[in-house]
Amino acid sequence: MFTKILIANRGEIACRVIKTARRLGIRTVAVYSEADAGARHVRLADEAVCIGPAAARESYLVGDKIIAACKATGAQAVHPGYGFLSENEEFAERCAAAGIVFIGPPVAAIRAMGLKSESKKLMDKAGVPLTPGYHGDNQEPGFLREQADQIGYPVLIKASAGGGGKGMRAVWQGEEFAAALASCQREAASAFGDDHVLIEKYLQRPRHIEIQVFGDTHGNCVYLFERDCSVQRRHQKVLEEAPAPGMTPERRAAMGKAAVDAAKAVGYVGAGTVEFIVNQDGTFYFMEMNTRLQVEHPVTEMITGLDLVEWQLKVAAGEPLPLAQEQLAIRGHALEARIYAEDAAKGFLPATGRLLHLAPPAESLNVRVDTGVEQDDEITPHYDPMIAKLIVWDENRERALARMLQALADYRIAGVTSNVAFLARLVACPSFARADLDTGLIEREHDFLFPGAAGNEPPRDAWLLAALAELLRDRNYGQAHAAASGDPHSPWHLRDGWRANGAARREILLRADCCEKRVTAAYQPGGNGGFRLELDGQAALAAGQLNDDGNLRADLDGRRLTVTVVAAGEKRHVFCDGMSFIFAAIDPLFHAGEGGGAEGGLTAPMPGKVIALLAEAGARVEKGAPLIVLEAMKMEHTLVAPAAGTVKAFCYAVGEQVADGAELLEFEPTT
Ligand code: MV4
Repeated sequence: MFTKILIANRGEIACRVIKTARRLGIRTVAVYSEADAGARHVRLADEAVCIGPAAARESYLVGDKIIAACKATGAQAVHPGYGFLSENEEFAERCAAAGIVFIGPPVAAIRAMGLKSESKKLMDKAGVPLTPGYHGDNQEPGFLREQADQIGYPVLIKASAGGGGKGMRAVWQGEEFAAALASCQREAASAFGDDHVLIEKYLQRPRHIEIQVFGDTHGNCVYLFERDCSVQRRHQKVLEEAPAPGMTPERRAAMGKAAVDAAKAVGYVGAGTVEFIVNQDGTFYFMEMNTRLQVEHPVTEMITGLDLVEWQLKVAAGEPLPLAQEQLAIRGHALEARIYAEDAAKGFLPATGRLLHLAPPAESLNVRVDTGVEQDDEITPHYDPMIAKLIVWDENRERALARMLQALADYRIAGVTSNVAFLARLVACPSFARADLDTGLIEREHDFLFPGAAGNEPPRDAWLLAALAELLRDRNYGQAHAAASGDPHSPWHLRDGWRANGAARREILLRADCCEKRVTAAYQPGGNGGFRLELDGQAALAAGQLNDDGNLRADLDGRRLTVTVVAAGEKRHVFCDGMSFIFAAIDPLFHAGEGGGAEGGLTAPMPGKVIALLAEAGARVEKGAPLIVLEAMKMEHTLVAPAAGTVKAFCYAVGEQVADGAELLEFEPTT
């Protein structure tokens, strides 16, 4: 077995491989780009080598740099993960030439499976079922039309050099065929430089079911059952599960045999996946073979109890497969959700930013989180915006679904837009819940999955909890400030809203996607330090404790709630009742004076400390000019001139505390 391996990847897969290597007592070398200098996989590895700038084409995709890092550190083998160089036959060859073991299949297998038409011929020869159609070299239009007529409409014209759904055209009747063929050939020529096409029977409502295979260097090859990956968006997998719902033992054995025959046909060694397109009646046809460890391999690990990376390392070191086919069995059901930094409501636009709050669900025998990031890490535009893979297991699909919903509800992310809420809707949607699966599920369930802003209106509790958290955060800040000051018992530090003329009231303005609401808060002197909140004309008594992690133990009208409210800039993320809601806390300071007339002064709508005066007394200023900076609730708030005018005088000096409502400066608007 190796004593040291290099992981030629980043993110969650790099961390995942390091975890297994460490468990096996194998030392690990990470490679990282300059943008990943502080990345989790670098911290987890025993050694790390910088391989260049952020751009993958100058770092993670440069085989020479990977090989040089192996030589420099004495790594005996390289694990390519997935993506990057994992299916690059030239890199595999260069590793072999350098005496470095490439943890993956032989080069010939990568090459054979990389060419779609070649792979189909190999599969056909191995007796693997192919989609009914014509895959030959005769491209004469009249001949192809005859083939289509024989196959029966609808048919699918596919560019032979295409892939991932590119260069496919459905034809529903013979009269349309010639024009569709010409268009497909033109597109294929321009997109792939090859206008060769194949014609297939068009499978409507297909499923994507793939078989995990494993071969060793001793002629053994087994299948580790199937994964259903039908829930995709634009050919990107979103949810995966194992075993496939509705799979019969007979069908499983037939698909497993076909996959093993396919692997043996190319002398496969290592982890591989044979993908099938499957009709609703269960008939299946070869689609393609992937010569790498798949992103979704954890669901197979969860139902078999195996570690596929351990198998990869052992096989690459020349050891036989740890188990024979008859020793493999399925137990329970597993689901995987890919957690991404993307905005589902905006066409899944990738999101970037800092993970100001990142609290995954607690891991257990039922919940696994494979991630490459930690709180305060940056999601950058350089790489795939995956935050994590969330994998759950339970005894059956129904219980696994419940696990997934709970785990998604417990996955708290603030600072970067994520798809967690979308994933929760997807798992809960009727089609998925009853396993009515096909590759068009997301489109079919569009209205349920994308309810729009109106459908997203936060419930009353969420508004009240957000407001309560604002008040408690401010109170905590005042108490911390008092404790740190020279005069901790000064009444000026109190944030209980005391007023000579009766308890103060505060307005908290919150804005959600759908709408904006004002919560009026009246401090309840004495008692439990609670508040009387009013929202939409309805009152509620609220009290609670908010800790620095955003955990809020609240009492709303006698109901005890434990939720999380995280402040990230102006955003307030409320995680409650298995859902998350985002508000913007509109800072009255910033908009002070923007309301009615601007005459007179500017008052502090909340307690704070003056930390900067940005104009001279007597100066003439334009509307919007910054005048004074207050520090309140751990944040800086800049007051701006509500109109063009003259700053007559400031009422406080830098460093002085100001109470809620205090006159901050005299301002004379230009008439
Ligand atoms: C098909 C098909 C229906 N009928 N072939 C999409 C990309 C490549 N993986 C093959 N694909 C398809 N081939 C026939 N004869 C539907 C698809 C397809 C698809 C297949 C698997 C997973 C997701 C998909 C999404 C759209 C279309």
